[in-house]
Amino acid sequence: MIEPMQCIGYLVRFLAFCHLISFISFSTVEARTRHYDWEVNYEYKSPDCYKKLAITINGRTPGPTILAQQGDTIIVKLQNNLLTENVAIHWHGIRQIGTPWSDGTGGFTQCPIQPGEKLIYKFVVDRAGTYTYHGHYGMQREAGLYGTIIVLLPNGVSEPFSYDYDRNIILNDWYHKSSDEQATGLSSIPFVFVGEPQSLLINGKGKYNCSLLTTPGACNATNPQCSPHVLTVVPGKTYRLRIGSLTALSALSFEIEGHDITVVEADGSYVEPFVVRNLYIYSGETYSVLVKANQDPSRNYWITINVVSRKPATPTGLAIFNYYPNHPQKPPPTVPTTGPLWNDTTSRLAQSIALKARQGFIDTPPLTSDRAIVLLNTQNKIDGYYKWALNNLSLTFPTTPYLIALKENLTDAFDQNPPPDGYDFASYDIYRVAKNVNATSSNRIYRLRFNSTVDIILQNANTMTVNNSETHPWHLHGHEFWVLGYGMGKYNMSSDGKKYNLVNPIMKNTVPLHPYGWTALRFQANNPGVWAFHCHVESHFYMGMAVVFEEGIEKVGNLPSSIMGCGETKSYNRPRP
Ligand SMILES: *[C@@H]1O[C@H](CO)[C@@H](O)[C@H](O)[C@H]1NC(C)=O
Ligand SMILES: *[C@@H]1O[C@H](CO)[C@@H](O)[C@H](O)[C@H]1NC(C)=O
Ligand SMILES: *[C@@H]1O[C@H](CO)[C@@H](O)[C@H](O)[C@H]1NC(C)=O
Ligand SMILES: *[C@@H]1O[C@H](CO)[C@@H](O)[C@H](O)[C@H]1NC(C)=O
Ligand SMILES: *[C@@H]1O[C@H](CO)[C@@H](O)[C@H](O)[C@H]1NC(C)=O
Ligand SMILES: *[C@@H]1O[C@H](CO)[C@@H](O)[C@H](O)[C@H]1NC(C)=O
Ligand SMILES: *[C@@H]1O[C@H](CO)[C@@H](O)[C@H](O)[C@H]1NC(C)=O
Ligand SMILES: *[C@@H]1O[C@H](CO)[C@@H](O)[C@H](O)[C@H]1NC(C)=O
Ligand SMILES: *[C@@H]1O[C@H](CO)[C@@H](O)[C@H](O)[C@H]1NC(C)=O
Ligand SMILES: [Cu+2]
Repeated sequence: MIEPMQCIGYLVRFLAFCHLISFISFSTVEARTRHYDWEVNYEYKSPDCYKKLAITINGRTPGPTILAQQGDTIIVKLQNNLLTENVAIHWHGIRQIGTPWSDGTGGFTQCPIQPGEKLIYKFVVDRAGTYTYHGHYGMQREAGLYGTIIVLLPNGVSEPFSYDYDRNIILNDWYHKSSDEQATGLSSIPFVFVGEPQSLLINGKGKYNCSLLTTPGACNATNPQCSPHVLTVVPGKTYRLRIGSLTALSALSFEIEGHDITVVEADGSYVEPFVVRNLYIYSGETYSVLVKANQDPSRNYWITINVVSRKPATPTGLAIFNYYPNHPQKPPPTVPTTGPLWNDTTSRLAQSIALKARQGFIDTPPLTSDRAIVLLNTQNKIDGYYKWALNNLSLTFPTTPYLIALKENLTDAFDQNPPPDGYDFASYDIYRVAKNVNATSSNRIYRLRFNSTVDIILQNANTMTVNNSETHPWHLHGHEFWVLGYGMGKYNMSSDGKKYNLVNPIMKNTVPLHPYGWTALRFQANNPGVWAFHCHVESHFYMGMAVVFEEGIEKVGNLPSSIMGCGETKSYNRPRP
C-alpha cells in the first residue's frame, strides 16, 4: 500500500507493517512545484475483510498522501478511469486563493471530469497544517476516494511544540452497499436511509465480522488488507499524530488506551494546548495531537474509534499502538474501550468550546460584522421525498456550475433571487417534530459584498423523528472562519451575540453543530470565487444540506476551459483572450 522507504530506518525490520506514510523527512522538502499523476479506478478491495468495489487512486484507498511545504504549487493530473461515472476531487482546507476553479466541487466550481478524461488541478498550498482531499461528486467520497494533505512550515520556521516523529491517521466509516445504491435509496419513495456503517476504518483498515454473513464468500477474515493498522512507537518518544476524519456519517471519539493526548492543531490552526483522554472528531475536521509513549512498554495498547451522537450499531474501530520492540500485531491484553456515552452531548460541546487559538498565534476577528445569516437546519419532505433544508430551502445545484454561470453572466443557469437571511425566529419551535411541509428545492445563492465581514449562525432543530436532533459538521470552502461560540437551544439574537469569543477564537474550516444547539462563525468575504458551505455528512449534503456563497466574482481571473463542458457550457465556445 505504501513505499517502504517511507518507513523510518529504525523500524526497517517492521517494514511489512508500515502501511501508511509514517515519517516525514524535512530534508526532502525543497522543490516548489509538486507534480502528481493520479488515475482513478474502481477496484475490488477488502478494507474491512469484505470484498467490494472501491474507488482507488493509483491502486490505493486511502489515496496517496500529498506532502508539501507552505508556498508550494501542487499540480495533480487527474485521469478518470471510472467506466461510467464522472469524478471531481476537492482539496479540503486549501483556500484556493486565485484559483477558485481548482476547488474540485462538481457542479459548483467545475463540470465533473467525464469517464476517460483528464483534468489538471493546480493550486498553491499557502498555509502549513493538516488537510485532506476527497471526492466531491455524487457520493464518491464514501466509496474510498480520499486522502491526506500535509503542508510543512517554510524552512527555518519551527512549530510552537516539539515532537520526535510525525504520523498520519485518517479515519473513515465504511459501507458494504455501493454509493450508487445508497444515493438511489436516498432519492426514492419510499425513502431508504443509508443506515449505520458496517465498519470503522483507521488508515483504511477495519474488521467486519465475516461470521455475520450467511454466504461469507466475499468476506475473508485473514485477508491482509484488513489486518489492523499498527502504529509502532519507541518508548519515551513523543509522536505528533495528524488525525483527519472523512466519515460519511459518523461522529467519532478517538482514544489511545492509557495515554493522554494533547491537542495542538485543528484544521491548520494552532490550538492552545489541552489534554484529553478522548478526542471527538467530526467529518471534515483534522487535528494534530501529541502523544508520549510513556506507558509500560512491555505490551501493546488499543487505538480505538467509536461512534458518538448516533446510537452506535457499528463495532469499535481498532488499530494497535505498538511499543517497539514488541511484536507489532501482538494483541493488547485488554478489552478495547467502547468510548464515551454516545448521547453525552454535554462533553462534546465542552470539547468544542475548549478549542482556542494558541497564544502568540491569534488572528483576532473584526469586532463587528456587516451581515448575519441565520441558517435553520431542518429535515423536510418535498413532494414526498426526504430532504434537508436551510431556512426552508434545500439545495439542488444546477447543471451549469455556479462559478462558470456567474463569471460568464449566464443568468438563466439558476434562480437569481436571494435565499433568506433568517427564518421565522419567533414562532419556530426547535424542539417540536418538524412538519416543514413547505420547504422547496432551490438553487439560489448568497451573494456577499466583497471583503465584508459575515456572521453565520447555524441553528439546529428537531428532525422528523420525536426527540431527535443530529450533529451536523459544517464545512466552508475557500475560507477558514472564526468560531465565535456555541450554545444549546435557540440562538438569541440580542443576548448570545454579546457572549461571542472575540479574544482568542480558533479558526477552522469545519465545525460541528450540536443537537438542539447553535454555532456562530465569522469570516471575511475576501476570496473571489463561489464557495460551497455544507454539512459534511455525505447523505445530508446529497439531500440538499448546503448553501452557496459568491464573493468578488468580478475579480476572478479567466476560467480555464478545462472546467467547462456541461450544462450551458456544453456549447460554450466564446473565443478566449
Ligand atoms: C461474530 O458473529 C458471530 C455470529 O453472530 C458471533 O457468534 C461472534 O461472537 C461474533 N464475533 C465477534 C468477534 O464479535
Ligand atoms: C483468505 O485469505 C488468505 C490470505 O490471503 C488466503 O490464504 C485464503 O485462501 C483466503 N480464504 C478464502 C476462503 O478465500
Ligand atoms: C443515553 O442513551 C442511553 C441508552 O443508549 C440511555 O440509557 C440514557 O438515558 C441516555 N442518556 C441521555 C442523557 O439521554
Ligand atoms: C458579465 O457582466 C459584467 C458586469 O456587467 C461585465 O463586466 C462582464 O464583462 C460580463 N462578462 C461576460 C463574460 O460577458
Ligand atoms: C417555511 O415556510 C412556511 C410557510 O411558507 C412557514 O410557515 C415556515 O415558518 C417556514 N419555515 C421556516 C423555517 O422558515
Ligand atoms: C404551505 O403552503 C401552502 C400553499 O402555499 C399553504 O396553503 C399552506 O398553508 C402552507 N402550510 C404551512 C404549514 O405553512
Ligand atoms: C478588507 O477589509 C479589511 C478590514 O476589514 C481592510 O483592512 C482591507 O484593506 C480590505 N481589503 C480590500 C481589498 O478592500
Ligand atoms: C420527548 O421528550 C419529552 C421531554 O423530554 C418527553 O416528555 C417525552 O416523553 C419524549 N417523547 C418520547 C416519545 O420519547
Ligand atoms: C433574548 O435574551 C434577552 C436578554 O436576555 C431576553 O430578554 C429575551 O427574552 C430573549 N429572547 C428570547 C426569544 O428568548
Ligand atoms: Cu448534516
